[in-house]
Amino acid sequence: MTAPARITVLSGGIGGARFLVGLLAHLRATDPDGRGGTRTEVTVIGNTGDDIWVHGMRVCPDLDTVMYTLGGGISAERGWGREGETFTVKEELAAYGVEPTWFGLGDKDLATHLIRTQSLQSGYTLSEVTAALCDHWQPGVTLLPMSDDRAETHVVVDDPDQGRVAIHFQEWWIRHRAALPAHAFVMVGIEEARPAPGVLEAIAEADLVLLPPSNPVVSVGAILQVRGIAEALRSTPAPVVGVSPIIGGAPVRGMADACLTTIGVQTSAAAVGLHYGARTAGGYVDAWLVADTDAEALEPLRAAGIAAACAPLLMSDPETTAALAAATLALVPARWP
Ligand code: FO1
Repeated sequence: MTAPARITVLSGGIGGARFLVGLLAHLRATDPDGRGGTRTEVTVIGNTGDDIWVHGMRVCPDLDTVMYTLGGGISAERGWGREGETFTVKEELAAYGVEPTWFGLGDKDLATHLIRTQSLQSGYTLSEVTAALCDHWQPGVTLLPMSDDRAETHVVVDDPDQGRVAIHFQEWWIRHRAALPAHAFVMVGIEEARPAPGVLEAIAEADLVLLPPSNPVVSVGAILQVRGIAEALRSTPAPVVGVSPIIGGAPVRGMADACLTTIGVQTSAAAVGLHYGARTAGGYVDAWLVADTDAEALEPLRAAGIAAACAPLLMSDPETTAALAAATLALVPARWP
């Protein structure tokens, strides 16, 4: 089976970026372009619900994580920010007592935030800025923000002093490690937010759409809240295949379990697949890949009209991640000549 010509991936967080490493490695091995790349065109629709104004700069964590991870600049240890990073400016700001001291502002990362902020303030769109930054990083994919408009995930929590308040997702995620019970997630600005240029087309014209093991609530879930994107996913002629972010009842990394609890979804491979739902029943996926240890998920998924299979899901290195990508593509009914 030759590879699909165009793959679109809805990605957020570190899991999504790591999956993309394996996908590109697999495509370069099985569908090479003779120049070290692949003939398959991969478009990534990146979550921007995590974006935040910090110290006067616009930070786009999920876009930067894809850009750095695929561009070779990511901190392998953290999964976010830059390799070989220092935090001198962060320490100096803290010495001044300037908040947020909890945000990990890296000195190398600062260059990206400064360029993005100046460009936005000059009137460029987030899409234009992202394309310019990617021109430097050469991630090997087309990276599109889900929207050029502000649509930020905020978390409704009970503050001991202030009562029920909404805090930015980053504060909940970083400062509170998602340990503060979240009553709800609200996306500030989502009503006005429109899909960025090319986003709906990337879904409608894909040969395959992939949902990587990103957080189904605040990453993929956020992307699906942007006007028109959920409908585009439900109606694209391309098959939609997802990979469970939950293995053995726990998230592989991050705190997706806290997010799933908030929306009343059980933390299991089956529950997340069923949460997305079968496209034949008005949902978002045609197929769902679960870990070898979650074989009990296969029956309920299939009963719901979702093709399901087991595969090793741990992305411990590019080779195992490429094998995961191969298993994901193998779930797709052979549709290409
Ligand atoms: N994650 C942390 O756990 N601690 C941090 O201090 C932190 C800083 C940070 C700075 C820039 C950036 O692009 C990402 C950063 N992240 C940090 C990760 C980020 O909070 C999450 O990866 C995503 O927002 C969730 O997918």
